[in-house]
Amino acid sequence: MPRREIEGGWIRGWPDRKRPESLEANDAEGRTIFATTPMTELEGRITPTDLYYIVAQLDMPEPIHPDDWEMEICGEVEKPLTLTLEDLKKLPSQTVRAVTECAGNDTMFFNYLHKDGKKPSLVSPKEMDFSALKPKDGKKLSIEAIGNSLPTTGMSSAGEFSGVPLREVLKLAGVKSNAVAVRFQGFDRGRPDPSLIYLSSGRDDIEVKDPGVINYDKGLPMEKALHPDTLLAWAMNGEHLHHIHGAPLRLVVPGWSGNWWVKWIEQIEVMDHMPDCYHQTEYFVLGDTPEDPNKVMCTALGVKAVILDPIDEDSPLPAGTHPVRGLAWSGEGAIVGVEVSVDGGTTWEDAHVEESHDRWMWVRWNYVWDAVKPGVYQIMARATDEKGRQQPQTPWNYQRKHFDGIVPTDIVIE
Ligand SMILES: Nc1nc2c(c(=O)[nH]1)N[C@H]1C(S)=C(S)[C@@H](COP(=O)(O)O)O[C@H]1N2
Ligand SMILES: [Mo]
Repeated sequence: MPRREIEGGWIRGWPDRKRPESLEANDAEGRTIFATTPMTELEGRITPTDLYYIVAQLDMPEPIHPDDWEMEICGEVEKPLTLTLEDLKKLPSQTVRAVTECAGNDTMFFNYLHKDGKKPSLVSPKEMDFSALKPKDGKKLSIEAIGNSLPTTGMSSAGEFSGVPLREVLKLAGVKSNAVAVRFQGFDRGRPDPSLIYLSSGRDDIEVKDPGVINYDKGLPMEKALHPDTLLAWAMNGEHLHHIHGAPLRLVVPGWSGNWWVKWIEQIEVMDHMPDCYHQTEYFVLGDTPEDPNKVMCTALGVKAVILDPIDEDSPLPAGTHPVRGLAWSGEGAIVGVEVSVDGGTTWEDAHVEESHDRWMWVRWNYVWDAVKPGVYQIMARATDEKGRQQPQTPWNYQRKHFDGIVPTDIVIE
């Protein structure tokens, strides 16, 4: 169990545990453009900001000084507005703790559960190899090669976000009665790389629309836009947002996958129809096949429990009692129960679930596993939310988004 040892890091001059590190990808100037969260090495509920996962779909934008930043509210409103950060700070503020999870987190577990892929590790590799994304000599993209070289886990984190409820800003502008969606536009720009869709679908024979150079944008349906916990946030985990997480202002859409949490907002447009945003109608969609006429946009996450202790890599364990611990969250509100099976899903028992007052936050749970008999075990956990939804909710879909399946942890007891 090497990961439980104090490995001799130093914190402010004192010998301490080694601090967990995130796996990062950097640009030519050494600036981080992607990172994963070392989920299995963390305790508590808040992901430290420097260990939060980072995803950007387009080119990272240059930072804007908060004093030079303005946001436009336009479209189907009585009174179009231009607001500064100071204006926003005069409105009734709100703080929400919530899980951010990328729609593509844990994607390769879909293949594993369908028995056509190897089991992904919850521990990110130490290094990333992007060469699998650009196969040479006319070779086809190999999903297996990608799964072996790029992290497909660790793209969920949780934090505390402070800002103003979006509905306060909409109230100020006066939303017209024909409004159906609110479109958020980031000031990051770029040309979407079709290989991301080839990657998520495991196919490169799909026709992918080329929108050219675009700003990142999403059109949030009115009902979610008016939810009191949907925030325009300027702070995260006790300090102003970092540039990488969308400073000066980002959207927080509790329960909905990360792609809705638009960073670097420069414009809010109230619309009388659903907009045709690339990352809404082409990319973050659920469907059986690319040709599926009934594709729907990704919205609320399913319901999900993950076992973070022990993990496969801890096997074998000595006979005795062992804590089984993890996190559980849902896209539609509070977790009401987590069950654990230590016999591969034949029998289930209730785990202890911590009491929580934050419905959008993951909960911690634990269970005492009385592992007296040597043997091979499959430990499983499944969560239920306040809507009565039990894991798993999201079926196989061609881009393998929103994975919330039950993944067994394989442990040998000696
Ligand atoms: N403007 C903008 N916002 C964005 C994105 C982006 O590319 N541009 N990526 C989205 C995706 S796919 C995810 S998963 C989250 C990641 O947020 P984080 O990097 O702060 O963890 O931001 C979302 N917001
Ligand atoms: Mo994402």
